[in-house]
Amino acid sequence: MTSASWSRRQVELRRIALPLVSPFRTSFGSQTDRDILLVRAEMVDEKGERTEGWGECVALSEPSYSPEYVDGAQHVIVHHLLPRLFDAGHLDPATVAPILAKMHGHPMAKGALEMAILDARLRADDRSFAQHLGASRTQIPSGVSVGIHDSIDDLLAAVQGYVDDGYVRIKLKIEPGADIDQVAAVRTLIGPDKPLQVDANTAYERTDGEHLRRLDDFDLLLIEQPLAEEDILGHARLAAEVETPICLDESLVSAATTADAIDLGACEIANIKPGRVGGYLEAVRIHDLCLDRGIPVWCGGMLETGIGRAANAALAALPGFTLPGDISASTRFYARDIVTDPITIVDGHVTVPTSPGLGFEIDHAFLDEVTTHTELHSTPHDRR
Ligand code: SMG
Ligand code: MG
Repeated sequence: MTSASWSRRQVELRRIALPLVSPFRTSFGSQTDRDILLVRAEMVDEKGERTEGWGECVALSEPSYSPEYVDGAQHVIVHHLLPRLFDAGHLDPATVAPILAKMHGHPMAKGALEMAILDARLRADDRSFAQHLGASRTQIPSGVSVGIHDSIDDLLAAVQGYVDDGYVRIKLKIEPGADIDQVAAVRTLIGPDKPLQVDANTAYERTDGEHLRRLDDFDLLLIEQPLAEEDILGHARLAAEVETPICLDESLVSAATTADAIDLGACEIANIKPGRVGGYLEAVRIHDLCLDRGIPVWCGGMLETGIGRAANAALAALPGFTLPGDISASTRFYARDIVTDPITIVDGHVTVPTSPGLGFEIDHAFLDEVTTHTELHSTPHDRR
């Protein structure tokens, strides 16, 4: 990758509103639509060459999955992160995180900026995300995340629909009161061989070990984030109590926390989500350390549009991603995507984009239609 001190740096922040095709309920609440923050970075180098890149911020509307939320992410970007990126002498994708490191937290906001700058850099260099991150496959298996339903019949109908769509792995959202019976019914429906896992989004307590051990009867791939995100010790104890492997999601906020959680026996499998850890470059570092320590990883999802979905598909093509990720077709959540070539699944697999950068084209007409707010920020003067 060439390095460049982009002399002119301009960032457009755009908010879009997209309805979900059906409500998505987790242990922390139900969502019916998304309010998404997109970042478009436009960079001009010393020779006057212009390039642009896109990033997607995965923060939800409320601080429910993690402390970040979309209005807060936009605020911290405008007031604390962009000024530092505009002031930095040298800017390339690898310097974004170090430049922003003195600002604590806000990985989703930082990750969206790094993603846009990485996309711009790679488009200028005619290289794909997959190439840059180190992808070793051209296709990846596609899993689907299924929300909590009011009745087991509704849940079974939804699961059957996804099985018919070809998804190779089913993940069920669970919470106390909607777990054992639901998992039993779904296991009976899909048969013993279909990969199945559950995600509690922190809904259980340390004292629930005996209850969660009942899930051992259903040959699950993993139990994702049963306890609070801070409770690494609790997860380690649970991992010793329950046979089904414990997978961490919310708890893993960096490569360092992941290494510690593995050392403590709290993380038998890792869900890697770039937004949660500050971007794709840190996500690759987590992949590398898990590969080194023999911890299987898979790529999580945050109901991304085609922008984030394309990037996740590239990441999930790295060699350590040995389990199917939450990288479903765009139509799993959205009737129409904002890119012209949305992620689709064929025979249960997603094709990894290979065009330069993130490898998609924006559907500008539709993007404008769903845009609720746009604002432009730029370097006050050309940097020379
Ligand atoms: O993008 O397929 C997707 C969603 C996958 O279940 C999913 N994500 O905890 O893993 C998780 C959740 C976080 C978002 S829930 C609103
Ligand atoms: Mg999760």
